[in-house]
Amino acid sequence: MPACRNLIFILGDQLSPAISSLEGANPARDIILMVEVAEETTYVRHHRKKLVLILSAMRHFADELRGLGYRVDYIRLDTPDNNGSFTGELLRAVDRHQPERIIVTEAGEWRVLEAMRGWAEQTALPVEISTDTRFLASHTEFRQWAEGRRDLTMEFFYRQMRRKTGLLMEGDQPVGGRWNFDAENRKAAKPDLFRPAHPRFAPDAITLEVMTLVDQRFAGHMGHASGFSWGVTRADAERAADTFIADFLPGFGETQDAMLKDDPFLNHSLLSFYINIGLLDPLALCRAAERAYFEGRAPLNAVEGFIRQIIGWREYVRGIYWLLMPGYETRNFLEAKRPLPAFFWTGETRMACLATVIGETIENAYAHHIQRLMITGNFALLAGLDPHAVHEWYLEVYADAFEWVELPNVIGMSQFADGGVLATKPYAASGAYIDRMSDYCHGCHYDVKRKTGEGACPFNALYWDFLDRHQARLSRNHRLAQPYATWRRMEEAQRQTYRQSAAQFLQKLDAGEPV
Ligand code: FAD
Ligand code: DLZ
Ligand code: SF4
Repeated sequence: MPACRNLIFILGDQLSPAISSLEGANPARDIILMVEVAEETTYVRHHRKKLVLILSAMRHFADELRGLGYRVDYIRLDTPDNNGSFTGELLRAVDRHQPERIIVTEAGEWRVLEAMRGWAEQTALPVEISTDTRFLASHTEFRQWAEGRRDLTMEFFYRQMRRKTGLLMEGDQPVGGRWNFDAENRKAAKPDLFRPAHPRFAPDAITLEVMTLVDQRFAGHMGHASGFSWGVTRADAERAADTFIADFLPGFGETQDAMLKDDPFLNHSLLSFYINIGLLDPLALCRAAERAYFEGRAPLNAVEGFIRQIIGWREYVRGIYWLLMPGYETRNFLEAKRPLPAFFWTGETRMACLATVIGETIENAYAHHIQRLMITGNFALLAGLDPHAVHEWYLEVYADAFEWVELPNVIGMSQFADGGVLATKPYAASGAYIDRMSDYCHGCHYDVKRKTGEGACPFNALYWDFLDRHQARLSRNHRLAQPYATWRRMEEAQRQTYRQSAAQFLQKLDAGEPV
């Protein structure tokens, strides 16, 4: 075997032949290292379907690279002497291949980049850590954008990304005369028997082997490997993207905020996990969506909404993560301390909305945005659950969860634990919102119309109690002026009834009684 010049280390969420660490790689002289390690599979107890996705996609990507002529040194979880960590496996590979240099693309997560920064000293070799060019904005570009701004509103960052990419632009102006068509995207949905089915992919021999491994080795983790039907190759992911653009993008905007109990996916793309692990290129996907608009295959509100999620929100949360790490993960502006109730792991609760969303999460390792924000997230916020525990739960249970994207969405957007860096107000809502946007309340044990007392929807009293508890911190927020004015106009006896109802519910929750 010819000597190894560069050892190119590719991580499990860098599965793209266009990854920056492969730029200029020489298949004849360089060796690619990929490792399945216990540290990554268990630093939180990832959902079993998430583990199947990542490990199977890694194995398929190794084959894709071999097909391109690369030499791949692939360490499996069950490879004898697997040391269990990125650093340990890198050191063993250096011993095996005696490279002149190590090349790696910067890690998505802060803790892994910290480890990478120690590799030059630990291996006594030059280590080149290259920028992750899958993102539009580098850490430096985001930092420059954020510097000196009083508020870091996503909308302004998004406009910069629209200008940078030229997506949906006519010269310097947005197509359609507006940057944002969200006002048209807040409709409730009705069950639609004619909505096409999202694509499913039958597991091949590699995936079946991983499914068996995961069920054996990670039996204590949420969910099951059985029923796994996501794609695991670039070709699968591209098929899923094409199907989304043809069948679901046209209705994406309209149903973006809707929730239906018999339709866990609606018109959502189900592409986040492919994008996050490198099987889809986010910019190419946005260009395909833009083409659908220009060719009259999808309306502007849908296409703009979809593109904004990717070049706006996705890029923006990554920027916030790197701006505020380390330390962002322990923010707790509202001093919330309550542990997660057991039903977050089982879905066994009388609250139909939570039972549905958590049940679907256990089944699929997926929930769509509004379910994450306005059902589980909203409940955690109102009930005062510890934001760090909430963060760990989200990181574990969703197939697309990597800390750089999950943490700002949980700590910032959903739990307001950063005090308003990311969200202009807490996403807190009573049962009326859930009833308006979903069909969950129909048939629930609780009555969404009842405000307090036995049988009343718990979200109602919890909502007012939340605002009351946090008056000192939140009442000056102008976006909460209206609810605080309503609260102040109430009779004191009514306010007291809300407080008591919330306290009774939280007591039951703390005692582990059925709620
Ligand atoms: P679609 O609804 O089809 O949206 C299209 C794409 O836009 C997504 O694939 C995703 O790439 C991007 N996107 C949309 N919203 C966001 C957002 N707020 N932040 C970043 N990207 C976004 N997304 C993750 O990728 N990983 C996470 O761990 C994650 N955790 C979340 C936790 C909470 C509390 C909340 C409120 C949101 C979280 N999101 C996360 C964002 C969003 O919910 C998911 O990206 C989306 O549900 C994925 O499903 P989809 O591909 O069908 O998305
Ligand atoms: C999430 C994950 C899991 C579960 N397992 C592995 C693994 O065994 N090997 C690997 O290279 N990557 C894995 N990953 C993805 C990493 O956690 C991710 O690359 C880091 O968090 C950096 O973002
Ligand atoms: Fe959820 Fe309340 Fe509706 Fe039941 S009534 S589904 S608890 S919002």
